[in-house]
Order: sequence, then structure tokens, then C-alpha cells
Amino acid sequence: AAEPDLEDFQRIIDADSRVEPRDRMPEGYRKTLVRQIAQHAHSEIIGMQPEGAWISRAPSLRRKAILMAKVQDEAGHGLYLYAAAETLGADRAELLDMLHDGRQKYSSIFNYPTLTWADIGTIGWLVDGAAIVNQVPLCRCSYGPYARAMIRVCKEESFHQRQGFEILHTLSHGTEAQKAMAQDAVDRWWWPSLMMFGPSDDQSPNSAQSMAWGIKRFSNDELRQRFVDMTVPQAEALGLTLPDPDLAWNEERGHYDFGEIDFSELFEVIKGNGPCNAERMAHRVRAHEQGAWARDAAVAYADKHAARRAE
Ligand code: FAQ
Repeated sequence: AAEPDLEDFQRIIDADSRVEPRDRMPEGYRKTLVRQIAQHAHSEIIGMQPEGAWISRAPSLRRKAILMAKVQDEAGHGLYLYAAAETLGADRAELLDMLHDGRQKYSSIFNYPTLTWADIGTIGWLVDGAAIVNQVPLCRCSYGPYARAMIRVCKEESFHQRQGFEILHTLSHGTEAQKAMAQDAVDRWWWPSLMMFGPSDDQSPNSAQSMAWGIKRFSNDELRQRFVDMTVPQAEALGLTLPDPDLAWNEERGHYDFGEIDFSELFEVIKGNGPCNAERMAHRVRAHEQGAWARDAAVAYADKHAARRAE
């Protein structure tokens, strides 16, 4: 609507400046951001599970220390993102309730199992690689707190991507069995990684408005193409193949062509029917319930100090 106080908002968007928490903003803008940022935060927290399962089984002390640091970074990203959502007036406890009862989503990718050590390398290489392609443009998101959070998050993600590449490089230059294990993991994670970017543009209900508001800077398909173009030469460097017979350089387009994505799989996983959805949610809810005492203690401690200050 042409409410006068939203003219300032539009001016900020048109000038490609940043909207800050105290600025007036359309309710739809606020809701879209809370949805996306919360979903992003939930993904980081749920995303700790597939890798966390390998901390006790990492093949060396060095690998274990690195993996623990990575999973801890993911917790940090989640907390950082919940804090960004709070600047929009969202309540963190409520966001968690919405995750737990299925009203809010988290990324489809974390509903696949990590069967071997090579999966940890592949998650770093492909999943963090896709996350970087998606998140670098978010550093220029029109909402200031989210954009600024993404700068640090992207720096850490790029470490994560390299550690994954290095695990896979070691395996793919190791024994025949190690190379086969690496190839098997890449075969299983390739298509789900492409699905992380969301449905194709003609099936993406939120994209047009999010792009008009400067929340998203590129469409799902544009970012997916960028990821494919970036990843094919990396696969060659690893000596691994990507499981897509249609993958070929297209001189005319200046991009790699790739095969059709089975989006019915993405929609099924989003609906809760992926291989690990039930397990991930059960674990998350259990951890939340078992952590209730720590939240209660933190609140009691804060109350005690507030009361002392008031004396
Ligand atoms: N999974 O209209 P669009 C990480 C939903 S990286 C689940 O295109 P939008 C790092 C979508 O929400 C992963 N749901 O939606 C890490 C919408 O449903 P809604 C997290 C999906 O928002 C690495 C509906 O489908 N990154 O965690 C997915 O414009 C390793 C229609 O879709 C982010 O969240 C999906 N893949 O575009 C951590 C990045 N795709 O909400 C640990 C920020 C779509 O209306 C280990 N988010 N949906 O009910 C975004 O950039 C966007 O939200 C998109 C989706 C691109 C994901």
C-alpha cells in the first residue's frame, strides 16, 4: 500500500542500501525474512547431526579435531542466525517450537544418511560448496543484520569446503577401495546437493517477491548453474566423476548443461518423507528436552543478577 511511512523503505530498496531493525518495513518483508533466516538457522543446527555422527569415528586425531571444529562452527552459525531473526521481533523459543512441530522447514539435504567417512568429505565439498554459492549473494541482502551475519558465515564455510575437498583428495589418491568409497559418496550426494537450491524458477513461489525486495539476488536456477560450473572442474581435479551422463560443456551458453533433476524427490523430502527426516527430528526434539535444565538454569541465573542490580 502507498502508506507514507513505507516510502522510506522503498527508497532504501531502490538505492540498494540496507534496511535496519528500527526501519519501517512491509509486514510481508518481515515475514519472508523471518521464514528464510529461521529456516537457515534450523538447517545449521540440524546439519550438525549427519557429521556429528562421525566425530567418534574420524580416522585420526587430526581429522577428529577438524570435524569437531566444523560442527561447532555450524552451531555458531545457527545461534548467529537466530539472533538475526530476533532483530525482526521473532522469539527464538517460538521458532524452535515451529521447527519441532513442523511449521518451519530446514534444508532437505540434511535428511540423507552419512554412511561412510567419505560422506564427511563429500558434505564439505558439495554441501558446503552449494551453501557458499547460495550464501555469498546473501552478504548483499537488503536486510542489514542478515547480510552482515553472512559475511562471517561465508568465511567459515569456505574453510569447511576446503576441508571436505582435502578429505576427498586424500581418499581419491589412496587405495582402490578408498577411491571407490569416495566415488560412492559423490554418487549419492550429487543430486541432493543440486536440490539444495530449491525448486526450479517456474516452481518457486517466493522468488519473484524476494528478488524485488533484494533478499535474494539470484534465482534458484541461476545459483544452481553457478554451482555446477564451479564444481565440474573440481571433480576433474579429484579424479572423480559426477553421476550425470548429460553433463557437458555448452560452448554456446558458456555453461555446463546437466541432466534433469527429479524434483519429486525434493518435494517428498521437504514433506518429511526423506530417508532420515524422522530420525533427525526425533534427535532434535530429544536434545531440546534434555537441554531444558540448562535453559532454566540460564534464566534463573539472569534473573538473580537482574534482581541484584535492582537492589
Ligand atoms: N529444503 O519459493 P522457494 C547450511 C522450500 S546450507 C527445504 O524457492 P525460497 C550450511 C522453501 O522454503 C542450507 N525446503 O523458496 C551447512 C519454500 O517453502 P516455504 C541452508 C526448501 O525461500 C552445511 C518452498 O520450498 N541454507 O545449512 C528447499 O525463495 C553443512 C518453495 O521454494 C539456507 O537456508 C530445500 N532445499 O528459496 C550446515 C540459505 N528449497 O518456506 C551444516 C538461505 C526450497 O514457503 C553442514 N535460504 N524449499 O514453506 C535461501 O536461500 C532460500 O530460502 C532457498 C529457497 C533458496 C533455500
